Amino acid sequence: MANYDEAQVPSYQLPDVLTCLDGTAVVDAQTWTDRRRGELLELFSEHVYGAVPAGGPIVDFEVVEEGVALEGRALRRQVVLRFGDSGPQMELLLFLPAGVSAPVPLFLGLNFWGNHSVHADSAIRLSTQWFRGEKDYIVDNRATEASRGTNSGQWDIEAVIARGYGLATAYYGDLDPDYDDGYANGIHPLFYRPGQTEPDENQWGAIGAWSWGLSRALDYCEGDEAIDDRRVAVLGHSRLGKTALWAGACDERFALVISNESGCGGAALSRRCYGETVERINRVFPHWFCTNFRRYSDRENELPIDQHMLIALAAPRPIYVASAVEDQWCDPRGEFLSALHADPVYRLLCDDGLPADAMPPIDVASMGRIGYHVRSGGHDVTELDWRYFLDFADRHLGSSGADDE
Ligand code: GTR
Repeated sequence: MANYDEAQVPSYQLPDVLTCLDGTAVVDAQTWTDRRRGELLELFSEHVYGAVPAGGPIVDFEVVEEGVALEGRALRRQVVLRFGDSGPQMELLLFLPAGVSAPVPLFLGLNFWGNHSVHADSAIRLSTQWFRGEKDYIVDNRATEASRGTNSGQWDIEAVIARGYGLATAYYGDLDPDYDDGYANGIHPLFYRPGQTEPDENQWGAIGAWSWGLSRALDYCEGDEAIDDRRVAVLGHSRLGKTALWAGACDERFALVISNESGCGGAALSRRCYGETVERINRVFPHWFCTNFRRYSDRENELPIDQHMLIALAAPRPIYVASAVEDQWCDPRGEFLSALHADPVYRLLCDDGLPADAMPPIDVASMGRIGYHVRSGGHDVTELDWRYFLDFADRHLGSSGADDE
């Protein structure tokens, strides 16, 4: 039974984000950058998400379709990313504001239901990949025409375009289908040593593979002249919010990071054991994290990290954490506390962080270099979430040039 009672949250002590493994206090930016950041990245890699193996396929990009979208307000572009000669492919869908000559800042995030689900635009290629669950528009785990636009409520593309940003998205199942298949069907086998049949205990699970895909999408962006690759924000919801946080931690080219209701293994502190726990997530989704993470099921206090350190790995880049009141499974308070406990790193590096010491009122954003809001309602991405993401991006990425950080 999940705990939803604040009084039942165990007492815990968080590992200190500003103390190195050998006890050295991090009192200057250089010690953070040269030592502590690398230690933390290594700990998350070894114990939580798993390391990306060396090597990997050559990635080839091909623009396969372009056209006018949103009644002329945007340009649509579809790009296939091929992983090696015979590996899986990832399809990237882009919407870019029309009539803009300067490179635009961009939001990049994976989607749950295929590119064709984010907008009803019939020119979007219908995914032929495997999908979770049965719905009237998913038959035998495949999307049907009726899937078009079914997830558009979570993608406020109109607002993104109206405010001068581009949006890029890809289906997460292109990288690794979201079920426990021993990693047979995604990109993991492309990285195996001769004779290897599954990732080692400290090698990546699905979240690692999804994050890797976000970095490959960013590689594509670097070559697309319509996009300002120094102003790409990575974002994600729920399991894809965990993924966005890990992608932002691993790849410092992402200029801004947004987590929407990422919960356990995302923004929420594991040691609070509130809502979803490490034990539950490892049991129900054994393929998301590395095998080593299972050692910490019911032993959160033994984790060498906690999730505030994942937030800190974005520093000094702006990071936004969004929760929802009715989404107690994701532990809104635990997500807020992670952002708060990452604040000392931001203060050290850029003298700006989260301008709050208590959770802000419902539906009100608190924005510094770290941003946070808890929205009314449940597990979802809504217009209000997007409004705050756009406000936060305006503040840090601007429409006229890169942050002067
Ligand atoms: C839940 C899972 C959460 C969250 C969510 C989602 O079943 O327990 O960690 O990731 O799925 O991705 O929608």
